[in-house]
Amino acid sequence: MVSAMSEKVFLSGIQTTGEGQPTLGNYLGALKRYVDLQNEGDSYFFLANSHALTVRIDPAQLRHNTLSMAAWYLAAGLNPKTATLFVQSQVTEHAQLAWVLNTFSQMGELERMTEYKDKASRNKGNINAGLFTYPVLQAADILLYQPTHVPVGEDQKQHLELCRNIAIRFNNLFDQSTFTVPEPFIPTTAARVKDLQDPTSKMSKSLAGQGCVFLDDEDKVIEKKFKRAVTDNEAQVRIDEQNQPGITNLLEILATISGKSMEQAQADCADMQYGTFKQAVADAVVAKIAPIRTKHAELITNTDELETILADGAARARTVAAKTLANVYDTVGLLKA
Ligand code: AQP
Repeated sequence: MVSAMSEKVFLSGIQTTGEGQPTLGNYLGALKRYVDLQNEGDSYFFLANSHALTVRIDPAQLRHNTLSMAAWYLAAGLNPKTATLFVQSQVTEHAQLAWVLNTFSQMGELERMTEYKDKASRNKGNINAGLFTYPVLQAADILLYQPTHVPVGEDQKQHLELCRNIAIRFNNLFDQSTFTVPEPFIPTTAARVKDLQDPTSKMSKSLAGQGCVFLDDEDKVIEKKFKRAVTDNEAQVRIDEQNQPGITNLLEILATISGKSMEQAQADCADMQYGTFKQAVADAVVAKIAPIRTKHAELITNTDELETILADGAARARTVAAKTLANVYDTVGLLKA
């Protein structure tokens, strides 16, 4: 629950893109961490459904994805009484603050965002303005809650830097501390889980293929994906990002999922043949994910309960968001409703 005494405030979110199921990358880089952090300070975790509109998505699919992703958060162990779990579009202050922040963001800095460039090159038929201003909405998502830490994967580092720049610019312009300037909180392992088929690329929902493990994949499917994971000819299980990116990625997955250091995971597997090693990683992933998948299947059948949890989360989030927005409106001279 929100308490004025906490020193740390965490905020993060996941887009409700794809088919509403997180990847193993989302789990290790985000969900698992949210669960670990929820007792270490005030925490706000949201479902970024407005962001999902930046790529074409069927409305029914988007509605389904939002509830399904909420169920994944809960199935992974998020306690909605401890953490504030809510849907972005249900707290309208996000869109309102984003507009104001748009006017404090420069075209040039948005043009430099690599995620925009990547997604624009993959969606040539729909390079919409939302895709371009996405990081500004993301800055609003964050700054509304005055978080000290934003747990994200490495891919979000550049957006976080932009968010910090916008906050600092705004604070300096008006000579006041309207916004807490948040720190990116990037994990030491699994900061960028790679695609099993292309261990130089990030595992990503929208690039779903045989190299992408989803939390709702059946055990056999997970095993098959790991069995086919791209490795190399060195025949030695060791950490070597440069020359053995596939093996290093598997070690990183194993270490993070089993709560070990990379060195320990390497020591445990050093004598294994690649086939045995891949099976060991698959077994560890299955052991962790299968109970989450079962729990998700149970939770998703009770949409009324999910909606109640999300309505409660939105009400709690709004009390904080409204305060920040009112302060921003006063600061810039906008009349309030
Ligand atoms: N491969 C990854 N390794 C570690 N962390 C990851 N995250 C995403 N992929 C990895 C982290 O998950 C959080 C939510 O990400 P998101 O779904 O909102 O957007 P994304 O980063 O763009 O993830 P995807 O799977 O690639 O989605 P699409 O394909 O829809 O764009 C973030 O904290 C992110 O760092």
